[in-house]
Amino acid sequence: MEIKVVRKVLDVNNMMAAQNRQLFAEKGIFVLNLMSSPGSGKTAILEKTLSRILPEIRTAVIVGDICTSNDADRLAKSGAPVVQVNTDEFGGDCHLAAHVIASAAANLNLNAIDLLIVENVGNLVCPAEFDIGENARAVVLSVTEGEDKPLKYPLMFRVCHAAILNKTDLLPYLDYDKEAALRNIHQIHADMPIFEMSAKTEQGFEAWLKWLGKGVRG
Ligand SMILES: Nc1nc2c(ncn2[C@@H]2O[C@H](COP(=O)(O)OP(=O)(O)O)[C@@H](O)[C@H]2O)c(=O)[nH]1
Ligand SMILES: [Mg+2]
Repeated sequence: MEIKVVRKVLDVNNMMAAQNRQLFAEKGIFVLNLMSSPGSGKTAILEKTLSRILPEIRTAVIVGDICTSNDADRLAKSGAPVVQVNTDEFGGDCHLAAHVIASAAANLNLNAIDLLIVENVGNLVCPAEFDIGENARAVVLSVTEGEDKPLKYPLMFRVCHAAILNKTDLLPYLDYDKEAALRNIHQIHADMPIFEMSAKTEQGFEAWLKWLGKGVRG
């Protein structure tokens, strides 16, 4: 019974996601779904990414959190249009669902953007299950989270097209086995590109921006 209900929720979501995908395609917008556990650096990465790609790549951001507009306030400083979604209003969901993205996107001028980045709710589990109509998914894992997380949360690493290993500036201060982390990601998803970078120092950003730019150009 419970499984049927869950399946129905996901079926409805998939239908809405297909509608989103069609709308974004018609508008020529590349949509990236950025996911991670709380605090791994999604907003910090986006702050630095926006400062580098604007105004050449016309970018908008939809940010999901359960509460607060902290991230939208941080990202709006870039000058990009930012829509904050608080899932509190949708029952405190731990992920962004496709219909939520549709409502948020209605607040954006879709004719004036090439790239829409969705910073999903901080969570390594639920967001992996909800298609939002994106073209690509990326997961951020930071070096303070432990090497084993790809093995513990495999679905997220399976469904993503790229991984970012963030906070590499902290490596000298940690007993972190970076090679094991990279190996664990590739054990779940062989060949997935992994960008080792630091949102603090911007080290390693070039490869990430190149991947993103390639997606936007199609
Ligand atoms: N040292 C270091 N700190 C970082 C880096 N990226 C993010 N942080 C810090 O990690 C904390 C959480 O970052 P935030 O962007 O809010 O993560 P989010 O919850 O995934 O959006 C903040 O205090 C950031 O300043 C990084 O590359 N290096
Ligand atoms: Mg954030």
